[in-house]
Amino acid sequence: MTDRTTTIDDRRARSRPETGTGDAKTGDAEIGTEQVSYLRAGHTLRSWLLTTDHKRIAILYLISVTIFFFIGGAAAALLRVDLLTPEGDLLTNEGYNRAFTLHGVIMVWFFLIPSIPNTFGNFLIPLMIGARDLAFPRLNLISWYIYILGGLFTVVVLITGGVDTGWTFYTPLSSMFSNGNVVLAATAVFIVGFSSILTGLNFIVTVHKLRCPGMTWGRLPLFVWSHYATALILVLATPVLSITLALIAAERVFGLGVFDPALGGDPLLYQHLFWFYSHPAVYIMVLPALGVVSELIAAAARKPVFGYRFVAGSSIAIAIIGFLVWGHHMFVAGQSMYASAVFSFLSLVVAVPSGIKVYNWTATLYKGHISLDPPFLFAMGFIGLFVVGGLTGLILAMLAVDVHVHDTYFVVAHFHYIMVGGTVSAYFGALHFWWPKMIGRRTSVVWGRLSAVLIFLGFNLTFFPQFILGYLGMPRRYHVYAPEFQVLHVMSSAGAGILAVAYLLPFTYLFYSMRYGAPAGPNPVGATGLEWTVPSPPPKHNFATLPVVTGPPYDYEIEHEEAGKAGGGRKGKARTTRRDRADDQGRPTRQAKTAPGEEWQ
Ligand code: HEM
Ligand SMILES: [Cu+2]
Repeated sequence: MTDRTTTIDDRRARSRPETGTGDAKTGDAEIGTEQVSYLRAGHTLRSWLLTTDHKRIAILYLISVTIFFFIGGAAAALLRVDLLTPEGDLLTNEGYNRAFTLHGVIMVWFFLIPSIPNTFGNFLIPLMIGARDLAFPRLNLISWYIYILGGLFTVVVLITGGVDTGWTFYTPLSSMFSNGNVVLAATAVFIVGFSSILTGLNFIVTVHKLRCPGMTWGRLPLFVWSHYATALILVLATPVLSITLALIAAERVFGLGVFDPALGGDPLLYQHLFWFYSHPAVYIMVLPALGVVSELIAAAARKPVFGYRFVAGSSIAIAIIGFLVWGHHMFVAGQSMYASAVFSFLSLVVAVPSGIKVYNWTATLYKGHISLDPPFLFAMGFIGLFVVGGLTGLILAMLAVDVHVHDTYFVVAHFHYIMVGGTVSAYFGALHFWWPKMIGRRTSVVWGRLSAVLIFLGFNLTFFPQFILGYLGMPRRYHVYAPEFQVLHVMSSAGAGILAVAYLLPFTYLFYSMRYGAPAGPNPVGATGLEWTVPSPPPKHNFATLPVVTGPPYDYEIEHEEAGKAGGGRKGKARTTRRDRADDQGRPTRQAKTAPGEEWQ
């Protein structure tokens, strides 16, 4: 709602008759007709709980994952308060174990894995590829109910005393010695796995079958590419986890000898099976975030993404190579030295496609018309934190170093930098970027900027000290520690306090905007992409007539040229790119490929 946003909008309005955003044309049928938005198509609870509209299901997920984010966050708050003193005064030993287990289980399976795909993926994939819904709308709704069922099991675990094995459920603790609710917790994760599998299946079929005319694979938004790669992992890896957890339950209940050496089993087998899923699963958590950031960066720089094919291909490369590195979690677990050496090497290889993305984003920003809107600030926060997380991953992947820091706070800091600094920042970036599309209202830019900065600062204060703690030898999952670690722990807890406030903040002003925000209009951010060609909030069936795509994705040059002609542009400094100049010399432009009549823009 700032002046600047209005300026962009005005500029777009002026440039509209000649250009539009350059991607597609929607049919004439909807021009002038006021279609009912998906939010207004039915007001009863029933119309929400039995909906098969991907956009409504996305909202159901948005509400549910937010609830679990706060339950998981409450557990984290307990841990951080307890860690303020070296004696761990707040919780008992057992209570501490249960708190970090629930924190991990809830955050990983009930927040991080579904967060971006099931909310933004669900909402945006059909809109971005020009489809009316996902391929299997009912299956989509069933996935949400399965998620809720799994969630209810987790809540029962919570109420009946919890589990103490850690989110990794390592045997023989989980299968023989734990006196927590292992079977119930494993069942919860088993159930929620089916939600992942069905959603992944739905995305794969949708991207293959429902792309509108002209939406070739080479024109798919990078958000869709990354979700496609994620869906492959969801479908291929999740069943392995489900079977493994079922085996733990079978061993606990029936005394089946799979992991227990006394019964002829092998505890290391468990770790292989678990990490065969869980390393790819870390990419389930981060790939959708990478897709979000590609969109935010292109929109912020108002340029096509540099090296589109490489950014798209790197998502697929990550999905494939991610399956070959699981042994880096087992360097000190008794795995053969030769296997460890190979896993160490392959882990270094998997960093290459992630690096490609970061370099290409940087190149995209180079000479871009950058705006400091909240989504861009979140994207920048993401890149910084993701790089720290990724580079410390390389440190951990080096066999000799990992022997020193394995199972210390260094590892805790590493994965929080990626999963919280990375994925959660991207989630909030997506929330700010697509909120006007989802709700139809704008939200405060000032508050958005403030929370982006606070999240970044709070995050670093919370987790950077943990790298130092880990390097100095503070073991992971301990709550009674040597007094010399206290200062760093107190810093971390203080950071967590800031982070908690920063995470709560957006929920207040976003909620406020639902009622008081200015109407967004179809394309308040001036971005390209089919989702910005429909009204905000979109009508129930997205497109009255299916769009036809005629140009490449991220066709922002038109924007530059128009801005240049209008003498305006971001901060009044529109630049002309080399390509635009070429256009002036009369060569065919991308604009020429754009069909006229985008009335929604
Ligand atoms: C890209 C997203 C990534 C995520 C979400 C992620 C997440 C995680 C998680 C959750 C753990 C701890 C597992 C546990 O014991 O509970 C972990 C550990 C580890 N990560 Fe990452 N990671 C990522 C990237 C990387 C990269 C790029 C590398 C190396 C190339 C890497 C190497 C490692 C290693 C070697 C460990 C095991 C450390 C140990 O336990 O001693 N990670 N990561
Ligand atoms: Cu891993």
